[in-house]
Amino acid sequence: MKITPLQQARYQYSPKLPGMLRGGIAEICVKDGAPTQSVADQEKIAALFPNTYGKNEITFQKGKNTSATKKQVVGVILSGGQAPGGHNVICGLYDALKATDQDNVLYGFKGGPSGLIEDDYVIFDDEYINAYRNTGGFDIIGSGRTKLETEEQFKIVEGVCKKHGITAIVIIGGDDSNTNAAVLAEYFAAHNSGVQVIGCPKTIDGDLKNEDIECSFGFDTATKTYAEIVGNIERDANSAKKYWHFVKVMGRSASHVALETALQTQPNICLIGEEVAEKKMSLAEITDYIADSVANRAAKGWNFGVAIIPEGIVEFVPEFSVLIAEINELLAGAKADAFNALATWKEKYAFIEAGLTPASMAVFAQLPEGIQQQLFLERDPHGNVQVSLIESEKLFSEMVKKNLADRKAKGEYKGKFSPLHHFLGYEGRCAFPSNFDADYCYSLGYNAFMLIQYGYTGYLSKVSNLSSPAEEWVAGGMPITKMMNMERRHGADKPVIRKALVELDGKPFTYFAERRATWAVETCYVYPGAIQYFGPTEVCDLTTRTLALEQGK
Ligand code: FBP
Repeated sequence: MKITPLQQARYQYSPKLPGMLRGGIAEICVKDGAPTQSVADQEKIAALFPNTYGKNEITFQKGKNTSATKKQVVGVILSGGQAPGGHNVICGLYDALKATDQDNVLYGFKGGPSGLIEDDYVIFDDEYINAYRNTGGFDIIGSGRTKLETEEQFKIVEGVCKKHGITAIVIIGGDDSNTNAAVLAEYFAAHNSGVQVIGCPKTIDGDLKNEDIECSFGFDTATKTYAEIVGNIERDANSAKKYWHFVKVMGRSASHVALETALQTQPNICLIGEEVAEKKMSLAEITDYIADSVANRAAKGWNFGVAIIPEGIVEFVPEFSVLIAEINELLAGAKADAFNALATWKEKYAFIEAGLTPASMAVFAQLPEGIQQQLFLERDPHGNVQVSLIESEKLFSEMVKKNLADRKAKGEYKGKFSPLHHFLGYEGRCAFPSNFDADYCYSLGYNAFMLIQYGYTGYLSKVSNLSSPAEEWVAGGMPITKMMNMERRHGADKPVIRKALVELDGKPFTYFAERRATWAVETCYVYPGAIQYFGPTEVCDLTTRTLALEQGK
């Protein structure tokens, strides 16, 4: 692999630890906090986690290290979608483990949770680790989306741990993976396996956060990368003055990425899925809202603009969700064969018209033909519509185009509308981590080892006070069960970490909502530029606007 000058320079970067973790392993001790309770459904969660429920929150502080001397053999996995900084979690974990005892061993299981089941691993050494310091990506060991959740899998993992003498597993993942980490920790505790489990909060989507976890890692770098690109697009739009750009950004279940990108760039439009659901907005209402901005700007002579669309938007539109459910039903089982046997789209359309309720048919009829066909052609192995593949940026731009044509016919609009489309997702997931993510991730990993060393299990590595300088960050651990509630998943009640959606009464959304009417008509673009790794701290150590607003900064 060719090493670029930037990568070479990033190898030399020393990630900043919270003050309490600085100064050497010998000087880190535990401050016990209060016992915890789950955020809801306490009795049910306590009953499901008899061995790991209700434990104390802890923080680390400076003082004599009192942890037991024991050889540690730790296994680590990366789980789910890539997020910048994952390599540094492993580097921090490795450094703390080796600083404690050179004989300690770190296994990296390859390809996500499946690596643990298939016993596919590498053993890290300095040379291996040094090639990945402060770099983006998950290619150090790869990742995967296999879920580690059944008793049968747990038994296999127990066997793998026994074989290698593994004393602890670190799971770096999102809300689902950390939910499973808690279940695995309980399984090991119940079976006296002597294996601890620690989680680390990862996802660019930003939806693993709560009163304990201020943000998941990767969100900072990914949103800065998207904001750089959106800012560049805005500047191009404002220079050429001839295109409307529809930019879809990742984030399937929550709109934090879209909101943060908008806070950094002040586009004309940014849809927030949670608001669409709360207000039960229809496709027509959303279209009208965007078309108003296009028309109002056109009246000022500005036939250009930028609209940000969150990836998961259509799933938040109530009438669209009903339509999807009806289509899934319409094509269930053998009915799909009858549909597929029809030769022309016209015949298929008639089949659809006969099968949908009038209300859903009215929604379907509004959609551009390309999207209509996509709903029927691209389905998952269970025959269900693949909502994530719907090109919502094109859906809305085409609906806006039709809406504007109607306005033009009535003499209400005289502008030109030339839309362009972009999808920003994979571009941000493996970027070189910002200084914030490099520091945060390294701290999460380092801290995860301290939790292992002090014997904790079923805990999430927690680093907080993140909008302050790293010196003032607070490191510790929180029982994962504290973040859990019962939710209905696949027809059964399950204990899960609650997914964090955009709060409509939260400060980031409120800030946006108070300004967006102006942004929709005026040109208030902000151009954040590329992430800076070297230079003044006010340029290089910026946190996200979301974090700053949430913490009153
Ligand atoms: P995680 O929740 O696993 O962190 O992944 C989030 C995400 O980046 C979403 O924003 C996106 O919808 C999805 O992954 C894409 O997944 P894939 O890499 O499987 O295409």
